[in-house]
Amino acid sequence: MGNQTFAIIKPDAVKNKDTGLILDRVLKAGFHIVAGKLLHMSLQQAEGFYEIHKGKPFYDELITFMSSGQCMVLALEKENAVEEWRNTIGSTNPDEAAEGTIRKDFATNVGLNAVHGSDSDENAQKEIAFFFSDGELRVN
Ligand code: 3AN
Repeated sequence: MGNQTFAIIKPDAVKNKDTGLILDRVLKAGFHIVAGKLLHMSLQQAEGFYEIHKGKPFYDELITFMSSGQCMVLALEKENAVEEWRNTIGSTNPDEAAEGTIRKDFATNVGLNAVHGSDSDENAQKEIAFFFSDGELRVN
């Protein structure tokens, strides 16, 4: 059980000016923000990040959306971080997300779903390394 996960506040949430409210949820849920930055992904970066979904029916829509505007990428720390963050954000489809979860409160639909969360410790480390250099991850 790892203590780090990777999160994105996606372009829909940034455009809707929900970045501050979502960061508040992150902190109130007990996560330490190890590193974070606002960026605008290129189409190539979005393709690289979501390579695992290549070939799925929603892939083109996904990479177009993720490169459509600014997002905030975050490396988060908490005990059992991957599972804890996925519980905090709720189901992929906001219609199925539990009350009080970030997707329930901020997502538009299954594609424009406000936030990302890693699905395993292995992917969390890969995703953190995709966006952050070692220097950016030094805690002290
Ligand atoms: P999660 O982000 O909950 O781990 P994944 O990994 O299955 O969900 O999907 C990655 C992203 O692809 C989702 N966050 C969502 O933006 C998009 N996505 C997933 N399923 C669909 C779908 N059926 N239609 C449109 N977009 C989807």
